[in-house]
Amino acid sequence: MSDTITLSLAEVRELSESILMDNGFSDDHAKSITDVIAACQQDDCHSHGLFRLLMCTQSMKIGRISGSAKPTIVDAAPSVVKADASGGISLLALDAALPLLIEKAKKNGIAALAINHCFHFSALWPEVEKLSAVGLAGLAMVPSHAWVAPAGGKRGTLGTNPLAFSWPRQGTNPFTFDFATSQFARGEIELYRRAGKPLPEGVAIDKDGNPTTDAQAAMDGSMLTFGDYKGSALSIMIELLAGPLIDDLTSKESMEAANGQPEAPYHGEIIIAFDPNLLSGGNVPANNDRAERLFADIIEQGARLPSQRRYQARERNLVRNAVDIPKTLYNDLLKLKN
Ligand code: NDP
Ligand code: PYC
Repeated sequence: MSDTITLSLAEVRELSESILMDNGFSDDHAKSITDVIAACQQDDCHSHGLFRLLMCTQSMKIGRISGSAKPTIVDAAPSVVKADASGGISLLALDAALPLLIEKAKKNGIAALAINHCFHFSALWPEVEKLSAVGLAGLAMVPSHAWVAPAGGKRGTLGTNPLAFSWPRQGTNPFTFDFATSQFARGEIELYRRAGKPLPEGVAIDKDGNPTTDAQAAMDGSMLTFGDYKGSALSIMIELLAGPLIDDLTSKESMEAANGQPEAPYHGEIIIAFDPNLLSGGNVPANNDRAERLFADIIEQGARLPSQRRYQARERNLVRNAVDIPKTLYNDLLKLKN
């Protein structure tokens, strides 16, 4: 018997929106959260698809998150937009602030959006792809909770701190990458734990600082950064740019604010948009050709571009108008409905 269940793409949306609204999210929050959850599920990004509804509803039960927060958007400077999520999930604030970020980037060549006071649970690629969809290059980063030991350290100080980038391409999907600066995203470790599978070596240490492949011991101990001191330095940069730079919390401060409760991290986010037209002096077509030569040289060697797996999954799932999720997850999700 199969241990997965098949849902149509419409059923994914319906399930997500109804669970969010049953658990205290207003319809506008439920819609903006569902946009991202459904996009992740459609692209087989399981760690940040429907699975993340468990984190959203759990956080709501703890009581600090606002399900009806109205974001406020401030035109702070010619190239700076500030969005205050007012204690809600980040995504509605992002949706509200994006048009002004795009306008400023196209006018000034570069613009930054700082989202403050948000609970954050989501993948970043849908955010940077909103910029590449309108011809801009985009970079986004966030801290999370202090689950990750710095290179050479033994206790959680850094977040899983994802970094995402998207570059627009003519007539094809953008060049996008989006990864945690830890070896594994926390969500991925949670999926290993739920499936009772051992982690690969080198992903985490237990609470005594010894290497472990046990997902629960990893969650009780510390995760490791990717690429040793290089990933560690990138992760510290993300702490700074999406924390003190924008007057918001680091991963350690976010964890302290949660006070031991299993809620989504609470902090800020920075998104930077670059306009190829202004930055290249209007020489976009020739420079796009040069970027395409770079991609072709990579692909011709048999290497793959990041997001290729995701785009292939999207194509497959759109054709069948369906996705597969574990039955155990589906049953846990049904328990969240009124
Ligand atoms: P993955 O390791 O699954 O993938 C990282 C990136 O590398 C993807 O763009 C992926 O493309 C690409 N990639 C993977 N394998 C190859 C390869 N062989 N050659 C070229 N490119 C490759 O991501 P993570 O597990 O680190 O992160 C998963 C998600 O978790 C991200 O979306 C991230 O935003 C989210 N996250 C969110 C956090 C938060 O606080 N909100 C915290 C941490 C993570 P492809 O998808 O096509 O495989
Ligand atoms: O998977 O590391 C993660 C994560 C943290 C917050 C949301 N996702």
